[in-house]
Amino acid sequence: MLRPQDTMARETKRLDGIWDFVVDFTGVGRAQHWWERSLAGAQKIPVPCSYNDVLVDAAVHDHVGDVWYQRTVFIPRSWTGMRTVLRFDAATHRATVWVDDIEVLEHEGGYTPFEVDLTDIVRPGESYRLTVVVNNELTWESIPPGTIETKPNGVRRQHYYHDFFNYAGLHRSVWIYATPPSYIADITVVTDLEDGCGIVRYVAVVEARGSSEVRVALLDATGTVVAKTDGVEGILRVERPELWRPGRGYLYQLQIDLVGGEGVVDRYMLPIGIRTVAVSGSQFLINGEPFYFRGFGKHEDLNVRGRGHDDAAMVQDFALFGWMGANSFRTSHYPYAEEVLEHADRLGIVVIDETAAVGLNLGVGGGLFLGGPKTTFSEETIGSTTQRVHQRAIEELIARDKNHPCVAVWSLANEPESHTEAAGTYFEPLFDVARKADPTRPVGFVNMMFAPPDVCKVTPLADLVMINRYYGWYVGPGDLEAAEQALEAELLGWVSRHAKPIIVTEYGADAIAGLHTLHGAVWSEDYQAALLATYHRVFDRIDAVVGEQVWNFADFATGPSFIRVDGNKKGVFTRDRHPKLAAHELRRRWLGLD
Ligand code: BDP
Repeated sequence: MLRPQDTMARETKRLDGIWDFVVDFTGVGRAQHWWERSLAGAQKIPVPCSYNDVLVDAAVHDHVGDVWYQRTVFIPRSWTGMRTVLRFDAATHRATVWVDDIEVLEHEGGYTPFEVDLTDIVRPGESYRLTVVVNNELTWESIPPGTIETKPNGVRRQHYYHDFFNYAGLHRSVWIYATPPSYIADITVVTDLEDGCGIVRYVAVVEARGSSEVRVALLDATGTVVAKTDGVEGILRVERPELWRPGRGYLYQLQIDLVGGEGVVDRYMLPIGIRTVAVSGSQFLINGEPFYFRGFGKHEDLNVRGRGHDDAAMVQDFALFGWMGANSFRTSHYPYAEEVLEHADRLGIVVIDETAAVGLNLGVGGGLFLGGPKTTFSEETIGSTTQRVHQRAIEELIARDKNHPCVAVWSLANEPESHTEAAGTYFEPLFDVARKADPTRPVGFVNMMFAPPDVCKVTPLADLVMINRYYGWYVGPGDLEAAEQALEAELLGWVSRHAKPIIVTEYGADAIAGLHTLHGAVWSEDYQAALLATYHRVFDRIDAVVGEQVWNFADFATGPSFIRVDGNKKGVFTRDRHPKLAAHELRRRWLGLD
């Protein structure tokens, strides 16, 4: 799905800002057709933003169910004769949308965009009431899953099997945009290298009325045309290309023009990077050269905004990556805002792009402490309906992110149950779905400690091994000597059982900022730094380890739990981005300052 953009033939308007907002505490809004009039008793809410923290109201913070957003939208008179589209970059976790009294759009899944052509519904020069109901419920039929408990007093509480707060709302921009009636609907680009020559294969999907043709030009960063061709699909060759490399995100612009009798009808400018990614034996190759992932698992998590996208915070996070010498991150545990991938493209930061399939594992935290069912994969829990939703989530992620050079790996899930036959049966078709949608990038999932190398039923389906390990924290807290031995033994097990590259996608320890103790006790900054150093000694002894991504970049909000103190403190930065000791130590390692 193409991102809205302004070109000589297109125009965008973001509908961000202050909207009207009502929490539907009693769940009556749909039955009472709240979209048919101005929302009664509305408060004001910012978009994009999670609604949970901004209104300073515990009932809003913990609400389970529907919330309603509304605003007026003007369709510019100048859009006469154009095609008008309404687009949401994300609504967490599902939404239904009305324009005046007409339902125009519905979407399941909290982190991918959805849009609708409004041309037959709206008239340029007029204004309309735009109403959105957003629902945050997690069930066995959602990705991620969850359960809802109704208390004797009627209050509903959401439980889930993942370790981050269930922020909700309109987390990303809302747009209306105009394209010509004949327009470029989609573009897919795959790049390759042949004897030093850059190969850009493209396919454009065009919705054209009447006869038209497609003209394609590739522009370098100075705007100079370096290759040209015609047709909805084709190949461009670039002699001596400037490659997209880790740390140097050189971008070309693929200019696709739809040309009719009257000249250029539509134009789309797609930033692309010429690069290859591949797995070969136990190496991960970018442009044919071994690549080592240094970086983090992150979250979209900020004070006040929750999971709402914020350009300033994003640019600072990437600047901190530069300061640390980090070259990669994983979009743990859901697809991030497209702005984030665009910035990673520019800076040459390598991304493991993950779906929102987290917590498909009733043996962990939630399952242990919540009671309830214990069988992860069954028709009563995570079954065929969940699998269909998961499949759609994979397809939507790849449709959105397929053209980003920064994306090097698809991650289908974080820490699902993977030691059972049922897990293999659940995941096998999903790997096929991902490979069909994108045959060019390695596909994997993130394994957790219940499924060691000789037991895991899903790793054989994957192109690489990605594991999260917590020796010295959840296993043997305080004993780094045992941690070092156990980690090394397990990694060598992965090496001997699976001839694949290994990325350790999570390792770390909680640390309270400012806590230092004489002997480096657990929860101190000293222990966090020492644990990371222990892991690094092991990684450096094993060639098949091709990546280290610390958990986590920054402290983040979680649901209530007796193992969390004001959230998860495994950040090497605090939530407001002050460095802990570990950040300085990692920086020394990653920049080679020792
Ligand atoms: C891992 C999860 C991650 C958690 C982390 C932790 O993948 O989401 O936040 O553990 O416990 O199992 O800190």
